[in-house]
Amino acid sequence: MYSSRPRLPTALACAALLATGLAGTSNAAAAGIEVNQLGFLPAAQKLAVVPAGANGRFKVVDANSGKPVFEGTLGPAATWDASGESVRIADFSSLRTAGNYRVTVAGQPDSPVFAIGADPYRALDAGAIRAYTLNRASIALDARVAGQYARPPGHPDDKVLVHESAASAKRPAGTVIKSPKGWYDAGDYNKYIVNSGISTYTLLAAYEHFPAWFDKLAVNVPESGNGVPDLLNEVQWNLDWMITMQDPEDGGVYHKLTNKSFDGMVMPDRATAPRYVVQKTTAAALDFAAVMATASRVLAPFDAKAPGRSQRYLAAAENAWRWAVAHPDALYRQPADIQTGTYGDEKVDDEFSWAAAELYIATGKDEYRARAVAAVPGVQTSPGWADVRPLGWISLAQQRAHLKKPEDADNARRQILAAADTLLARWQASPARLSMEKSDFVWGSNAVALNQAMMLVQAYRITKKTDYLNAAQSALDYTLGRNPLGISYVTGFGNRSTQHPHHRPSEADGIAAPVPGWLAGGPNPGQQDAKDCHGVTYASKQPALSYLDHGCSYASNEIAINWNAPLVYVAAALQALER
Ligand SMILES: [Ca+2]
Ligand SMILES: [Ca+2]
Repeated sequence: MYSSRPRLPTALACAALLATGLAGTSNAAAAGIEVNQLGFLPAAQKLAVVPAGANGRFKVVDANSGKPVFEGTLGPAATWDASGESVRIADFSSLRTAGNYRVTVAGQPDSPVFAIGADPYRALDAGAIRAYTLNRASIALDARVAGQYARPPGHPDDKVLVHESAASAKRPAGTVIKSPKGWYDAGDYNKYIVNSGISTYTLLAAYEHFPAWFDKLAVNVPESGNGVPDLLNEVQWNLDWMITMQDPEDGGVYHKLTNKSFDGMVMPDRATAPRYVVQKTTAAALDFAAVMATASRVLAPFDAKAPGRSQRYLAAAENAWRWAVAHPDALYRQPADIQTGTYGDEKVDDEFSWAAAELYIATGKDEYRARAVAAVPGVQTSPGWADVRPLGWISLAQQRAHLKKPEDADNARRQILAAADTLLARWQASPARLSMEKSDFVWGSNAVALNQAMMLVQAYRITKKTDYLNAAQSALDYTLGRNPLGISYVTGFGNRSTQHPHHRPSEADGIAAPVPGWLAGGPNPGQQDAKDCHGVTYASKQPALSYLDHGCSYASNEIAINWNAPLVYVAAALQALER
């Protein structure tokens, strides 16, 4: 998510948070030896990042006995420009014995404990999916599913008003429609088609690429046990909402379903402001088309549970495409009376490309192929909600056997490899062994890391070249603790993790621990929230240190469905692909 405005109702909410003691603490750079706090599969590349000091040797010791099981020499010291810190790499990849360990260097505090074992990311992957379950609109979450996070239903969205910006002849302003279900987008309670697009696609792609992993992954969602994999049950909840956002009269798709302004920091059932569907846009129509075409393909094996679903989704996708072709410049313009997230996107050529790719796969039609395979200058290293072209490449590369012209997959594969080779070169040159450049530390930087990892995984799946997988592993390591703050950015996972995400239920539920399984947005030197975070300050302006574990920090510590999706994908990929 990138939001041009705070997701707080008012700046006063921060002051209120501070007053009620829910505030977090200002975090200084406290890390010593940095390591993935969840650990590694036995065959994985295993790296720690060590502050450069006098000693050039490191050990890995058994966490219980303290007995050394591995010794090695640290790599050369170099300053990482994203943190300003001089670091050295400890490589203990050849340690493959299952167990719990610490990395030690004489004169420095030991690393946190981590594991080597067969399933380091199983619980993480299930938890990252369950975070969506816990963010569902229009449903009561009982203790069987949600444990201590059980809550009454919020936002039935069965009486949603058509905003005047979305009015049409058959649906004038004030028309009441039903648009229930879906996921709350982020720390707020609104629902946005554009951000649902990349999020839902990424989860569908995860299933399409790693079905054996997800067929066995028990997530515990309300529908568990119904014969459909839990991940797909969760995705279905959002698809059920998305399909209602299409105007059946013309195929156009509303940009968002929203309050006029952000809710207070309250639980979902206490947020009862009127809801509106707002403006049909080109981006919404195309993201919707892409997701529905993908869903028609990925869910087809399960259509016995929902007869006719794939045909309905594909028809909806083609209707949305036709609307977009007829309205190629319907960019989002926030109405004067609406203050919530915009997901404004001024360039929709990439949305045309992605939707065309998915529709070409589904239909083989020349109209779609022409836009799906059109040449693109330059290299795009990873996708984002406003830059979705790589999602089409991923699908085309995956679906080679089903394309009318299989060579179109080869073209997509070349684009993926160009992106991955750029990332690989950065990873190899990085003192912190991370494909992130200094300029990648933007709003939602943790998802940039994981979307880059998703592209690296595609390259590994195409070439089986191990370094691509190693670079993806490094990105996951980074988000799980191998970073200059020594923090796992996933709530509930790791021995030192994000505690105070900008997330209404986490702040309003009266439970000390945050709702688990969410990836925090992460370091963001823009620090756009500094003006709203009264009494707490960022400890540093360095890109990789610009993080505030505080409920007030919408610019570094919000959570979002599009950020969790590559976490679900990459955790699964490493479990499914690691030799
Ligand atoms: Ca775009
Ligand atoms: Ca809480």
